[in-house]
Amino acid sequence: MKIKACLFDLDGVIVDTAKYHFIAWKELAADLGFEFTEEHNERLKGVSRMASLDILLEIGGKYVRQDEKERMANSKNERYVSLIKKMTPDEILPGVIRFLNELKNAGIKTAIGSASKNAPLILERLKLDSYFDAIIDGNKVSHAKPDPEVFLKGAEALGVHPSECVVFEDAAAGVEAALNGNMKCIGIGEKEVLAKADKVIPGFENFSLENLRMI
Ligand code: B16
Ligand code: MG
Repeated sequence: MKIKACLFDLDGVIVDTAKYHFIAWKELAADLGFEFTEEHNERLKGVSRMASLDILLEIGGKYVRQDEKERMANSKNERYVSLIKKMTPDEILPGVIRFLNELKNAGIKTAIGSASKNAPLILERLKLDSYFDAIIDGNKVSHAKPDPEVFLKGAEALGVHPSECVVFEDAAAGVEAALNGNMKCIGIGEKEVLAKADKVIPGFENFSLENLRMI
């Protein structure tokens, strides 16, 4: 395979924002009178904001009207944004910058493919906005992962064929989205969770372009 582009999920791949989502969702659950645990939070990784709220309400056994749901999602997002506004480039996961530079030097294009509507703010806080040739986020797609839309739009923006792309993803639905788009996928995390990925690695610390070419 000739690799022309790498597409990166954001949360859980470039940076760990799950901890901030957790704080904000936990507060909402507390307001509603139930406990939201880290284990519950695992179920929200890679899932859109409104779908995450539905899962949280199901966990708490709460049934609420649509307008109430929108108010809740907005209030969670305000709390979340107040936390991510304080992020700094130190929070970029180990090895990411080195790997991105390696790709750039090799002429391989890069894009972000994230479900998050806050991706532009996160990338700005991390001073990473200029690192990527394209950014496709939750504001630009209408079908959530495992639909391949976010990655197909990324490939299109980069002017490359899906079969020339490798996706990096930490969520099972994101791995499926990549495969549904006829792309290779490297899972970031645990093999048991990301079983469908072509390869699973713990992170970028010991991963280089040479390793990538071997998949
Ligand atoms: P927002 P990713 C996803 O980002 C997160 O993993 C997920 O937990 C979150 O609910 C979703 O973005 C939406 O985020 O509320 O900021 O729009 O992993 O696809 O980069
Ligand atoms: Mg993710």
